[in-house]
Amino acid sequence: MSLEKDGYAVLRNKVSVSLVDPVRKTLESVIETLGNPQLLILTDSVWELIESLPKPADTFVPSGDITVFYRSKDKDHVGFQGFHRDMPNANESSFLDGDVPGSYVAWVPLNSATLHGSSCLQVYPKDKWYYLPGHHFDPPKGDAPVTIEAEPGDVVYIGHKVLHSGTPCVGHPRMTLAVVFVDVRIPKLVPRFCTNCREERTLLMAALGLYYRRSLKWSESDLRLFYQILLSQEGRKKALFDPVFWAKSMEEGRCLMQD
Ligand SMILES: O=C(O)CCC(=O)C(=O)O
Ligand SMILES: [Fe+2]
Repeated sequence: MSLEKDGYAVLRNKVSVSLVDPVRKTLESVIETLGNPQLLILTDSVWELIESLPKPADTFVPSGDITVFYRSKDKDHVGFQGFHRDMPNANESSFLDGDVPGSYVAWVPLNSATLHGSSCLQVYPKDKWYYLPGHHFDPPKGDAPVTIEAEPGDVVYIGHKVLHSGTPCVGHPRMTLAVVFVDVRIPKLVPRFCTNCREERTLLMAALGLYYRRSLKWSESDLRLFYQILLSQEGRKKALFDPVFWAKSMEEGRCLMQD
């Protein structure tokens, strides 16, 4: 199996579990206190993990397109399943020299990802649906995808034209970090938030507020509170280190608004 031939690659034991474990633990507490997995990206442990990821090739850098998946039996916190391709704007001009993808997602399991347990990943290799147009479609029944089960320490790379899907969770919740890597030689893919800088992370959070509003159906007052916390200096500083702070501030803010 190779990135070039199959469009995806499964790299086993490529990341130190000592970097994955703290991220998983933090995610568990973020879910318990806030219910919003994306807030995980405020914490330093995630950025250390991202920095330690192997690159799909030398010209690639991690972008700010980062998704935290937390899928349990009764709730999928990210909200998309079904076969799709990443990068909605992926098209011919996102490719270098014809076939070579301009972006890959690094799919990084934070706990064990299995088909008959927490759920895992399925892909169609490059010789299947790679060149068919469209971003979201189900291949004909009977054409089975490749199932990829993975453990913490593994990294799966998926090219942006590779059709893939997460499977439903039938066991304990599945936690995954998905980081898009982009090729710096394609100007339109240059990452906006490829950064370790705290100020820029705050900006990223601000942008994410809009995402929460849409995907997690936050009310307008929740969104307003979110930005109030983010705009206060104290809030900003604390939030970058302490996701639990968000839960408390949001709760206090809600009480104040009800008074
Ligand atoms: O983890 C999943 O369920 C889906 C992953 C995915 O679609 C992605 O990382 O792009
Ligand atoms: Fe995807």
